[in-house]
This record gives sequence, C-alpha cells and structure tokens, in this order.
Amino acid sequence: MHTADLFADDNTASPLPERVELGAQSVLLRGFALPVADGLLSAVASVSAGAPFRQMVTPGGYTMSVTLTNCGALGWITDRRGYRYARQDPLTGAAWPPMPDVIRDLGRAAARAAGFDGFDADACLINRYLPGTKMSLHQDKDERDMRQPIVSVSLGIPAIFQFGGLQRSDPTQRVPLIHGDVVVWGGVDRLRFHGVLPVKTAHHPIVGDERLNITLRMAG
Ligand code: MD6
Ligand code: FE
Repeated sequence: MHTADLFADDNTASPLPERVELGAQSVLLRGFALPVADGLLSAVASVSAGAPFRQMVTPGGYTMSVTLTNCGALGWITDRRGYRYARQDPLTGAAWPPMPDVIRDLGRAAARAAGFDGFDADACLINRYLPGTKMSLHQDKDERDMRQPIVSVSLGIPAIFQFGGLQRSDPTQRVPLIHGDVVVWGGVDRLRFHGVLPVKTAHHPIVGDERLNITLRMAG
C-alpha cells in the first residue's frame, strides 16, 4: 500500500456520526443522553422504588418478556382488556411516580433536536430488558395526538432496534443502539412498525447486565 493511501479520506479514522437519519422524520441521536446518563439511572431507580418493574400480559394472552414501569401522569399498560394509558399503577392502585425533570428535559431537548418543538411528555414508559428478552414488531397508536413524536432512550447493554415501514410486511432496518443513544420518530414516520431483537448477553460497566429503555410520549 502507498503511504498516501493511509491518509486518504476513506481511510481516516472518524468518530461515529452523531446524527443518523432513519427516515424523513426519524433520527438516531447517538450519545445524546450520555451527559445525563447517571441522572437518568438514578431517576429510574427512584421510579422503580415506588412502582416496581413487572411483567404484563398482552390482550392476546402472551406475557411480555420485558418488565416495565412508568412515571408521569399517564402510564402505558396492557392486560387481557387491551393496551391503554392509565393514571394509576394497577399493581399499587396509586398514581405513577412523578416524572423526574432529568427525563422530561431530555425528552424535550431530543425532540427539538429532531425537529419537533413543543414536546412535553406526560407519559414515560421504562422497559427493562434482560438477555433474551425482546419487543415484537408493533406500531404505537394508543396516543391521542399523533402529531407528537416518540422519544426512545437506550441505557445499558446494546440492542438491535428494528425500524420498519407503515405496513408490517415492509422491510426493516436493523439499528444497533448503545448506552446513551436516543431515537426520535414522528410526523410521517409516527406509525412506523418497530421492535427490539432478542438482547444478547453482555455487561455494561455502569448499568450491569441489562438494558433499560425509556420511552417518552405525549399520550393524553
Ligand atoms: C423499547 N418500546 O422498549 C421500545 N411501544 O425499546 C416500545 O416500542 C413500546 O414498550 C409501545 C408500547 C410499549 C413499548
Ligand atoms: Fe413502540
């Protein structure tokens, strides 16, 4: 190889792009949550102290592999009666814990960075993925105002996010997500199918052997 080739543009070590466009109104903001990751983890710990992670059952009778909890005025739940948002935790009968500012502020900032001004989440779903758990391909359509985007924050061990089209049968992109990544999708992409492939065993130095996903929405 000629020395010059070592310095050619396409051989130059470059940092990962911080913005990856996944669709016309969908973007992966790589590392966007890193500056507040420790604060987010403390927030998740305090939320789950009041509203523990638990498995839920889908309307079809399947037990979801992930465990979940919520904070904020509205929490996403599922049982045999359907998917919906609820003001009370069905486990405790109490209101969900308030949404910590670090979560709400991150959601607003990420949505703005993705081109959605005025995003102020009232619903925060927190999913916990242990190795082998997954989220099947689905659309998010339980929210009242579909003009508002979804903000999804990844913490802990990596996962592969599947991002499809408006039809279940459309091809899916496979997007590796790591600690600190944030995906925002809305507008023409709001109803795109998405999911998470079974998470592989791994270790994260701060979070441990699990993945946490914080999904923010304006649901009410
Ligand atoms: C995730 N969660 O946990 C993505 N959507 O990475 C979702 O897409 C989701 O957990 C609708 C309802 C519940 C969910
Ligand atoms: Fe979803």
